[in-house]
Amino acid sequence: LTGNDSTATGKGVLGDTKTFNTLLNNNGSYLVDRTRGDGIFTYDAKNRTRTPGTLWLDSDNVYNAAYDGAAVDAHAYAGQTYDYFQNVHNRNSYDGNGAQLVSTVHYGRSYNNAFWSGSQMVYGDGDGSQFIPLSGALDVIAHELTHAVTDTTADLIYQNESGAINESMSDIFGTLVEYHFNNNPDWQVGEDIYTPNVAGDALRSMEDPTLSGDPDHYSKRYTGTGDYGGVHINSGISNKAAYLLANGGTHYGVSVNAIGNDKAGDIYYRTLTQYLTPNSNYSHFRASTIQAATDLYGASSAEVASVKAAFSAVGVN
Ligand code: ASN
Ligand code: ZN
Ligand code: CA
Ligand code: CA
Repeated sequence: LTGNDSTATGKGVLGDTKTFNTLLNNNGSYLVDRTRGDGIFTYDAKNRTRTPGTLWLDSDNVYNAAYDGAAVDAHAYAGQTYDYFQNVHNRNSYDGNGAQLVSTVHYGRSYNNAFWSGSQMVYGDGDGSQFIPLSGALDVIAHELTHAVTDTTADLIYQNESGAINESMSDIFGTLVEYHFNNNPDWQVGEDIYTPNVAGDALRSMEDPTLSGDPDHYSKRYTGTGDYGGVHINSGISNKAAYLLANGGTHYGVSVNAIGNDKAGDIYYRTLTQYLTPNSNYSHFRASTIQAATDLYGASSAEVASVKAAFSAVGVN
């Protein structure tokens, strides 16, 4: 693909106008961003289920059509997530080596999900009642891309406790990216694309996982076989701990002093990339996070004390 690097404007899923990087040649404008790593490429599945589909091509470099919104957000938010990992954690793309970021939008018909396929991100349009196009949420895009970071680092097995930690890491960095760019941030996940006719809800709450029926304490963990052994359920245990670590609070009588998002992010990033392993369980997660905080702040630091309290508050010892 040859052409000239350019910038374009367009409207996202929620109708917000934004600027993003494109590549122009005689054919028109491609959703190709060559300014980050080995590039960011956004494709159209055209409501079928083949990936990656067709590289997105626009006639005039103005992406204001309703059909463009899912692609605009997938492209722009992949760039923001790239920037978070590069600028905050000095990580060049998910593999640390500039790997191309490929996204496909308009996957299937009324498809109510988004996923990391093992090599790219994929976003459905939703059915319009449970979901609108899922790339419209920065926390969702950062969640999916964090799965790629996890797969190239700790490689947490996607079932049972290691799978719940894998899921929670995606929710944690999804939320930290949303805060980093001040994109209507909160400690909920997917609120921007979930149930457009219901205000104030979300796919998951990290502040109170029980709002979506998920446990907020290890003693309440799910031990069945559904959802790969509850990976999106038991993530609530660690999500609540992360919320407490960043924001502070008292939970089941255990008080945690806030350390803020930035320190929490540095601790979890070091935990994920240096200490967790494919079979890590919640107990190992606690020990690993304490070790990461000790490396960064010292064994007798307030930060290590807060990590210990956060895990204790959710019953992980
Ligand atoms: N959206 C889901 C996730 O990222 C898809 C899945 O269950 N793998 O966890
Ligand atoms: Zn996930
Ligand atoms: Ca959110
Ligand atoms: Ca809603």
